[in-house]
Amino acid sequence: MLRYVTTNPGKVREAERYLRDGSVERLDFDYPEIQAAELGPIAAQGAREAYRHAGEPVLVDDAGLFVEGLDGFPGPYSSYVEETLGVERVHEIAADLDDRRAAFRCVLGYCDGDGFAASPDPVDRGDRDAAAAAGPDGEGERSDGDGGEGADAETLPVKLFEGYVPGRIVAPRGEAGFGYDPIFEHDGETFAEMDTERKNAVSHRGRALEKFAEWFEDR
Ligand code: ITT
Repeated sequence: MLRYVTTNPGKVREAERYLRDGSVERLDFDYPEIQAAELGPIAAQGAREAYRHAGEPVLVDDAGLFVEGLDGFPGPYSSYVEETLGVERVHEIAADLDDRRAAFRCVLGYCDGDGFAASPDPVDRGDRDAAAAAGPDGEGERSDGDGGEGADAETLPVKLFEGYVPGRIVAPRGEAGFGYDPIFEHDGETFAEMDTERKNAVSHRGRALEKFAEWFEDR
């Protein structure tokens, strides 16, 4: 059984559409998140922690809002900023900017204790420098060490799936979704004005889940 490990029910609602009925169950576990400038290493380390906790295959989902005019802030700190400043305040800050373009990014990290064959999707093998150098789009050097059998939780290989959607920050509109959805506009509509199906069709999470589901189908 695959566990979708998150404290956020909104993510599960979106993920359900991509994972076959009965093949996945949510695990409400708040894995410790490392501090890093990129989502990839955070998702990778989170997947290792979640796998160690669950003892069965896990998928973790690390996402963030990157505002161009704020040099990508709040990015990996999106959760903390939502809790402290709040979504409306982020819009107010962005309203003073010349450049209100933004992007949502999502990185899914899958860990089942096994190694993975070479593939286009990045694999984090516990080498943080390589993962950090890869950047948000997963390009760059990756360590190819074997973290398979006998590897400890620090070096378990984690397969990463990434998704991205461009948009801009606007005054809050809409009731659907969660988090920053009301202030993120894509193609004339905020994510909070879209139902789950429409959001999934264009969203960062939808793109990452699509890649994951295709790969997982063959596994
Ligand atoms: P878990 O870590 O337990 O999965 P979380 O909500 O803390 O739950 P993240 O750290 O990935 O998840 O989320 C970072 C922030 O970005 C958080 O404030 C979310 O509400 C927000 N967020 C993530 N995905 C989003 C989406 O699709 N739409 C709007 N906000 C989103």
